[in-house]
Amino acid sequence: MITPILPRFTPLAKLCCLTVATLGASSCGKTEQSKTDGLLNTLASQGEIHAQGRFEDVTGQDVGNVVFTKAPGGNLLIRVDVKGLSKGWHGIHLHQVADCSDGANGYKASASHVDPDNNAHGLLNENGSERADISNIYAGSDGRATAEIFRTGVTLHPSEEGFTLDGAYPLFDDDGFAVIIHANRDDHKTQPIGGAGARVACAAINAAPK
Ligand SMILES: [Cu+2]
Repeated sequence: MITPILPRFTPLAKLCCLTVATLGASSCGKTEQSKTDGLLNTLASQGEIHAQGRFEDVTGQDVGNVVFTKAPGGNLLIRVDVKGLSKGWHGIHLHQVADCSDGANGYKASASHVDPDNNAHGLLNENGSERADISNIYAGSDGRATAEIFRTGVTLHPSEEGFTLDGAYPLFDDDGFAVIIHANRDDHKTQPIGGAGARVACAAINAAPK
């Protein structure tokens, strides 16, 4: 008896290309988008979305999402999915004000980094770090970056962790906060922003029900 040789699996990339060949290029993007929506739905059903926002680029176009999950001990897991970036590493930080209204003017309204300790900027700086500081994200040649980033010492609402400067800093003050993506890589040392350059995308995070 002859056993037919069948492929054991089809790589995702190949599936995507097949979709492109039969249904047009936009279908591939749709597939990726629906995967993202699926993850968000799963996180929501598990009660893991404690705050969220949408990224917009400097023209005001929607380019992705960010969701926050509180972790034990006054820490946050930050999940990012953003498109439209230049290929390469990008600095990403927590800024003080939930205002992304002035993208054409460099998102100055989002103010500076969250830094209640008045520390130097940079995860690798001996005099750091600001509570704003998180790991860089990397965008591939398709301009998309997806990441999970764990940030210690920050939480969402003031009442939930009994804030002290030695404890978790609550990001939801009266004016919320923003997540800013920069044009270039953060070297985690240079002042004031690690050489990360212009602000190219912004997500305003306003207080949500607990
Ligand atoms: Cu920044």
